[in-house]
Amino acid sequence: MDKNKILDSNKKYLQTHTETFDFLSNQLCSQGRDVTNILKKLSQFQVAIPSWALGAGGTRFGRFGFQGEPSNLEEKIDDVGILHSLTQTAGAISLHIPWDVPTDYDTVKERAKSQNIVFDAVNSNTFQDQKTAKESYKYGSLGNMTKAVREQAIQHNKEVIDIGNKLGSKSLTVWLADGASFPGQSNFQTVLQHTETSLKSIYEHLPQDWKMFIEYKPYEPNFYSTVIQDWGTSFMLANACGEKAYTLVDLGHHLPNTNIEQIVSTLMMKGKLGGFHFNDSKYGDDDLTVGSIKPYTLFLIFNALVYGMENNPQNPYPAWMIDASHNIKDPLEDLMQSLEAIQEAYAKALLVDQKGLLKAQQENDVVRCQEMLQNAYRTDVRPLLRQARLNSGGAIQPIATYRSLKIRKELIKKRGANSVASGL
Ligand code: PSV
Ligand code: MN
Ligand code: MN
Repeated sequence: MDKNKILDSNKKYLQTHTETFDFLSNQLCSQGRDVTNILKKLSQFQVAIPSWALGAGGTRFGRFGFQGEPSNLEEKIDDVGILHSLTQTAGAISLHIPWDVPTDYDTVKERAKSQNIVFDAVNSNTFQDQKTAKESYKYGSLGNMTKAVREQAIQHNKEVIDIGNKLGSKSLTVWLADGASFPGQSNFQTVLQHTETSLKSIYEHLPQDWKMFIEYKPYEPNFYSTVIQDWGTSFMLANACGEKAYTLVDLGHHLPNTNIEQIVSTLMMKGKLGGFHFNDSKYGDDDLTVGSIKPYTLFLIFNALVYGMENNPQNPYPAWMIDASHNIKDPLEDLMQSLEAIQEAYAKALLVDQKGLLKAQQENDVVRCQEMLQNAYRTDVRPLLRQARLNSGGAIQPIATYRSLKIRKELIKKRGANSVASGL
């Protein structure tokens, strides 16, 4: 994307922005906040975009295409490039194999590099049968009762690692659909044991500087049980594999009202929170825009993450990714809304006076504890986000700029109205 176009569009927002930013910045400085440091942290915070979020996902009832969707890996990278130019917070793409196997590695790497995009975790796919596959995953993959199926799934994960390695990725994310839809369908212990053995075999193939992230999910596509149903199971499997294996928390993969911030805290204390998938949901894994349903919960989760990043050196810096699908909105606009919500929750968590909170906790001043969190949450931090973007050459108003530059129209012109992105 042409940087000058962004700079140009910033002109009309600059004065209002400067006024609101100065006001907030003065207010925060008088409260003893280090605004420069907060801005630096916001600029450094980069969230990976999954390749499957760039097109229209659809549901089992139907799919309504979105015009100008990227139809190959290069175009997906370009879409992330657009997001990154505007927001300066989406500097990575997460690929799903086999949907995104590069045909020419050098071209793909060059395309990403020229847009300042790096390759985040690679995701394996053992929840769909591929046309050329010998074995079927209908009754599971890494935990399947048949050895040949498990071996095919293990081999696939190893190939995904090899593909990621050629691109410069440093991690593999495993999400399994394995489970049962009816009581009695499978033996809990047997399938879990198979899954552990299979994961250990994949782990053996990880390069020295790689990590393996293990997702958990309580239901769907199986509706009675899931083999890796919760964080405890994922944590146990990660421990069984070794120090390069971690639990990955996906916000949508919890039963209603689960205290996710507490899970985050426990995992970070144990040095096992490897990655994080952002989305929002009302019912469960709805993959809605981040922060659109439960923004206060998102803030509380970020509060736990910020605490962990500052106090748990035993935990590596987590890998951040948005994991969403889009049925009715322009995927790029939705992703910009998600990026904004993530940055907003992060900025608010950075405003929490951690020392003051500790003191209030020690004094058992419950009201003050709550006030401290809510004061941070109620601060309108958007001028900070705008300033952080401005400092890095991004857009003060990314969505408005995307619209005024008619980017979707340009994409439709280039790619056509009926292009289809492979994905969920
Ligand atoms: C399915 O629930 C899922 O959303 C998982 O969260 C994975 O991360 C993603 O699909 C891609 O496999
Ligand atoms: Mn996920
Ligand atoms: Mn999911």
